[in-house]
Amino acid sequence: MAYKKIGGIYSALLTSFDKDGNINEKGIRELVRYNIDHNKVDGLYVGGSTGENFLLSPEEKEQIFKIVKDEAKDGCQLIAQVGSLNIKESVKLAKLVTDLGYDSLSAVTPFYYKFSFNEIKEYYNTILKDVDNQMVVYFIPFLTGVNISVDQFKELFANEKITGVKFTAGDFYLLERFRKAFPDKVLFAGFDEMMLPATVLGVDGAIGSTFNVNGLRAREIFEAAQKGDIKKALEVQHVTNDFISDVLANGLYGTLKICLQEAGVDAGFCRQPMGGYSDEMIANAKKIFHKYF
Ligand code: MN9
Repeated sequence: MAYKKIGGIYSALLTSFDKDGNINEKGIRELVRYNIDHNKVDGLYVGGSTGENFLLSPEEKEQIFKIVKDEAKDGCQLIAQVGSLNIKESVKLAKLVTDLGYDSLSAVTPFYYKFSFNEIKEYYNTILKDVDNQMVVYFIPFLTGVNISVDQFKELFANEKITGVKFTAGDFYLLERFRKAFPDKVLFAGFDEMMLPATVLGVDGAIGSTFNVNGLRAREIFEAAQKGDIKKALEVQHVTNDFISDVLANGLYGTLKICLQEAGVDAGFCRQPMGGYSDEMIANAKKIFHKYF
């Protein structure tokens, strides 16, 4: 089974909601366009943490996957995160996005309950059983509490449809061990603020929330580091991390959305339990945007 080669700079796509937390289709289309036309991303990671995916109903997830594909067409690679504690939903979404033409699936490791590794492995096998598509494991231990060792990744890769990992962790020893053990697997860096060291260790791409706003600098870091121009890459990473630390201090997804509104994109609001925007938060976000862009 040969699947499309994926990699490069991916925005973890935000979801635009209206003030009442309803999906804003026009806003989602504008987010897709801005990422393709302005940020020049290689791909979009749809339905991840950044998309507030775990706050959505299955029908809403389906709606977003359709809107994004309809807007992006073949303008960039598309990965759909279909992981959920409701495995029936994951199986159904995996089929849907494969039929829509998504280049890859991804699924977060099942969280909340303390699942055994065997249960986690069977979760991936079940999602993939009746679908002809590749899978990027979404590894994000700081939110899920799930760690996976190199030996366990090897067991997951016994399923040939599992072709890669989105590695959202700061454990560079594990990242290096992973790279050495699986040179042919697709490895995406998941922490934007640690993109330079991850690139030096040989990732094939990066998937980030902040790239929705800062995608051009992300590419500069990635390309400079790949060429071995570490001085240049570090310069850009420094500016990028000043931006990211300002964004994190003001509320991650909301600040990114307000920044995008300043750029003319209808990025809307977050959905509860994510908070609304205070006047102070809006003022800070606007300041952040004009400081860095
Ligand atoms: O997809 C993102 N993770 C989360 C990866 O949002 C949980 C990252 O892009 C971070 O948002 C970013 C800021 O810490 O690195």
